Amino acid sequence: MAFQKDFLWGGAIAASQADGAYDKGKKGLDTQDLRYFDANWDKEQRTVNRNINMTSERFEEALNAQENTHYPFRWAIDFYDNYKEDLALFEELGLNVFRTSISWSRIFPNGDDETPNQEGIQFYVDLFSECKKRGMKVFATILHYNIPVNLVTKYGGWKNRQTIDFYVKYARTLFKHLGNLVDYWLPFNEINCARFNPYNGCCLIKDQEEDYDSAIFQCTHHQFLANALTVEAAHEMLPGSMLGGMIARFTTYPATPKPEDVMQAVLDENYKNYFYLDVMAHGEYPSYTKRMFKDLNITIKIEDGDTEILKKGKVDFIAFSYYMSMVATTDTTHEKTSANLVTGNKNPYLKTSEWGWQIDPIGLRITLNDMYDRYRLPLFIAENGLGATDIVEDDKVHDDYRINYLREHVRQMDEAIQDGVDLIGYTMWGIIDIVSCGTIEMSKRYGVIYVDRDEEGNGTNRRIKKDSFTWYQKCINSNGADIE
Ligand code: BGP
Repeated sequence: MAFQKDFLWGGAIAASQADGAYDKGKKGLDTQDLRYFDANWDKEQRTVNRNINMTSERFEEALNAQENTHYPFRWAIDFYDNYKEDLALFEELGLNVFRTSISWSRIFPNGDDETPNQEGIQFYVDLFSECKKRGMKVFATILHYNIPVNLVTKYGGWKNRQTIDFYVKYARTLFKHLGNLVDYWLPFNEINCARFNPYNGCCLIKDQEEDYDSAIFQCTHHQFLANALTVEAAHEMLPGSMLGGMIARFTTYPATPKPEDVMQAVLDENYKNYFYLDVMAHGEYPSYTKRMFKDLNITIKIEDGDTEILKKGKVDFIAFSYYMSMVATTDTTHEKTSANLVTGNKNPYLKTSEWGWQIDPIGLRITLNDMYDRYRLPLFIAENGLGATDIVEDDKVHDDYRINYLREHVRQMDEAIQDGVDLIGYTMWGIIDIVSCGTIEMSKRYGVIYVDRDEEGNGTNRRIKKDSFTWYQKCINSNGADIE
């Protein structure tokens, strides 16, 4: 196998989907703590709920909620209290890098606080020191969707340029206190999420916006500025630090060789994917922006000095999540299927997961070659994995479907490295079962470690190794050679 000897084999989670303890350690309320879920919903209601996500009414209800059962991100899998036990399992697995996100409201409970919450800082010093002690590098996401609620209610969130200043102060505080413990930084998880799930991506609530689409891209512009200023601050405070730009990768093929379909695929690739990386890696808005904003009927305010800020803050590596691929067509009657963050066109050549996501390992090789050719920056697969309903039998989980999925993706990573792609790492998503982000379901499991907790938070919360635990352990210990 072609994996270099110091290839980074890891696992990823996110604070709101794992930590729980939403009001412990002086943590402030964050935007993910407000997302409502009802375990009695059927499959369709769960998808509808994913697409609605947040309304003003739900937001108010959640702020005044007297119970937490319907707010799974408030309890998740209690990683906050169990991290030592979980990191011991990750060490046994052989992980040499661990990706998680930092909760902004654990550091600044209201987001605009004068001084940081020492208890919050100490939690991450302890967590990341434990990672180091157990031989794992730290890949820290600075923002994975959950911003302090106070920044939304008092300032309007990312619509307000002041939020850029609050964010950069937060990032600088992390660099000051955690700079010696973190190896890879990611200012924003899936920055293109703002377009496809605006509440998660930039805390926008549709029923509060006159021009929703322009508001989305205005928030994205402010996030681009925050990203660039954060990269610049890190390079100044932590010389040699590595900061990445990340998207949810929607690899898109034309449905047919019809030129209109091929052109649609080019537009989807640019508008949904490359637009975001072009700004973060090239430090400027790409040449097709004017046409894109016209096509999408977008108007945003760019202020004096903004282009200089973008130029000075280019990222050091490219990160992306890869779960499935998409199909582009001008035929509006084309059959649909579900996907990460969105609903897309069905590819007749691909099988799908239980959640309708189209499984395409070869698409990963295609994506890696495309992106390396375009940016010539090191690539990091920050998320990949299979969401499935796992069954426990005699304290075992026989998840061969997950092993098959992972094996085929590892095989294509090897192919891409042989193609000359500089791929530095891979963090399997949801290395331990956590609450799903899109549908808020605990039953949508990604891990190689099962967590005994149901969709209302009942269960022992015990951790159980699945068959995939042994498979991934062998894969890592053999540096990708033993994957059968
Ligand atoms: C990505 C998010 C993750 C994660 C993943 C899987 O978009 O960055 O937070 O959750 O998707 O999606 P889901 O949990 O909806 O299955």
